[in-house]
Amino acid sequence: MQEATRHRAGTVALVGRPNVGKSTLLNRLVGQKLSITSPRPQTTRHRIVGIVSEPAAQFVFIDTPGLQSRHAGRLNRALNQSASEAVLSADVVVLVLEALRFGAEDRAVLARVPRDRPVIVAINKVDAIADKTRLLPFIDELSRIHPFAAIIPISARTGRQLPDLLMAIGPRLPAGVSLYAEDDLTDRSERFLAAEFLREKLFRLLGDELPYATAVDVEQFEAAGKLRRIGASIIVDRPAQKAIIIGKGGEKLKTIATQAREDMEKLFGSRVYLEVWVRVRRGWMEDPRTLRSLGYE
Ligand SMILES: Nc1nc2c(ncn2[C@@H]2O[C@H](COP(=O)(O)OP(=O)(O)OP(=O)(O)O)[C@@H](O)[C@H]2O)c(=O)[nH]1
Ligand SMILES: [Mg+2]
Repeated sequence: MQEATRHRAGTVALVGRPNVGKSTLLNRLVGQKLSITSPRPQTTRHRIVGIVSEPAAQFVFIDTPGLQSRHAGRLNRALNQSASEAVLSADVVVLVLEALRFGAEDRAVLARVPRDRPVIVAINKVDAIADKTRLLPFIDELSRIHPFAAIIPISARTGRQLPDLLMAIGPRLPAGVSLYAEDDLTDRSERFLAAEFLREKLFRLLGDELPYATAVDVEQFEAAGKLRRIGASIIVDRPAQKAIIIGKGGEKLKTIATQAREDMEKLFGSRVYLEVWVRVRRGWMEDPRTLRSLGYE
């Protein structure tokens, strides 16, 4: 049994401008791919929890969408709202930056954090900085911008200094028993994760604009022992987009579905039969019913 007086447990919001590596960090901390990542900004659209349970503390990390600007109005608003809510409810905030960069967008994210909340800076992607001595003046500069609780250079990609990040967060969590079971990794269902893994492939395998016009709806999900039967549709805005996703002779869609299936099999530890359709739903990004049914509102 956990002793409530010594054990700590709380929520930690990962915030930062798009593409700084919040989702990569969540996955690395949990040791599982839960949150989708891509080289394109504004990949994450849903709040997703990743849980790290240690003997002395349970960390409930909340990955958030970076501040959105690329989607049509209503979807943008919904995504930004979900990021703000995560920050408001978190015990500790981790502001993720990209090494040696602190600009207007980063400043805007920091400005949305409530004054009373401890903020720890994770300077990410230090693996990409050849001359590490350049980090010292950067840390110095940051420490003058805000009374941060700690500033820690990390690499979400290599895992460098992540134990130090946990050590900085732990003492700032409230005392109490765990919020989730010790072996829980996330608050999301396999069904949700299946949709996300498929969406990740759209972000990784399609051109610059198209991913932002797509969404994924899992219409069928049946689990029977070591087998999952999943039927999903990729939703697009226009017929021309559907044609691009299907590709010549269906090749593109086949690659997308195969890669998504492989990720699902890895996480679920089961075989997956995945069937994918592409459906045109004009104006889906502005349609309240569609946004609700996809979990954006
Ligand atoms: N070199 C390097 N690249 C990284 C590191 N962490 C993340 N990246 C890369 O940065 C890109 C964005 O990573 P994500 O984790 O998707 O970033 P994000 O902050 O979640 O982005 P949004 O969801 O769009 O807000 C991907 O190409 C990652 O591989 C790191 O420590 N080092
Ligand atoms: Mg992300």
